[in-house]
Amino acid sequence: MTKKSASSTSSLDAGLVYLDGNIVPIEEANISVLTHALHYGTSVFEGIRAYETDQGAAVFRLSEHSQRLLNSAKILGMPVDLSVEDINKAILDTIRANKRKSCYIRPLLWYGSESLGVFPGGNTVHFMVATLPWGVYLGEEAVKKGARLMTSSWRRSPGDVMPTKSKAGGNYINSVLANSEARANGFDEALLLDKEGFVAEGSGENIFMMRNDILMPIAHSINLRGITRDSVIQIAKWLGTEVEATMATRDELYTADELFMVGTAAEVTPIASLDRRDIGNGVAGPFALNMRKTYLDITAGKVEEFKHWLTYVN
Ligand code: PPE
Repeated sequence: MTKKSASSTSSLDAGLVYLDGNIVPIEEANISVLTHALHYGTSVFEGIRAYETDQGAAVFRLSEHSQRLLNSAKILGMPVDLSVEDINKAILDTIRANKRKSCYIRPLLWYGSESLGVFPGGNTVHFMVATLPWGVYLGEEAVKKGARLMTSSWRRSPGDVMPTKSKAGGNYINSVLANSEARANGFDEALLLDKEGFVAEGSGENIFMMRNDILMPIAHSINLRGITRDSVIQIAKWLGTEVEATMATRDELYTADELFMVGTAAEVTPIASLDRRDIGNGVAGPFALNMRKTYLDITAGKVEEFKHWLTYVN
């Protein structure tokens, strides 16, 4: 028997969270152990960041994330009675309630606890938003020196096995397995291939390759439509870089001039090696480092051209 109840053991500094229309202390935001989503992974989520700017906290590409949350639910056939504006408001209210200067934002929609069995139809859909202090995803070291990746023995699910375009909780078992395998083997992150051996994405990031000064976003129809990926492509074009999306096999990645990965949590993280082969000189590459700096300047509201990507909290 454990002495503490499961709900009192969280060490995450969530403060106040939004739950079904109310903002309450995290300790009071408790749900049933018979929650459908806990048993079958029937939830959809987003990962969003708010950054500190000289006009207070600002959320990066808020409406795009809220829209993707609704799209994820639609793919599952989950009925959601919320608009993009409703979701935006809940997120902004939660940041304000916690007086966050910057944070990682985790909205979640999930099936509740009225009925068990795989058919989810009898369950109410719930909505929560948590804001968390969350620094550099893969650690400062990985950013400075470049992350060390391994090709996972777990393959990305085909689109007719799992709905890979939906950020559904259940999908992330694949990411958990791949990332855990990589860490157990001393690597920072996993690279996942599809069943045919084409590069898909990281456990929670999209991949970019630099070759002969051309930026090559790795393309695959089973990948999540990454908002950071789209941002990086737009920034690169603005910087005057030629961009050419491509599918790739793992051996093409080995001989790239540079590799890096992008995502809301990972931001822009250079890759130093893949499967113990140095990428380029085996250090964080200059394009990736410059892109990381530009991306962080943009998220901090320092670049006029991209200020429309920010929603100021106050
Ligand atoms: N692919 C996957 C599978 C993925 O989960 C993410 C985000 C991305 C690509 C990048 O998408 P975007 O954030 O829109 O650029 N991964 C989220 C979850 C990370 C986690 O550990 O949880 C994130 O970065 O918030």
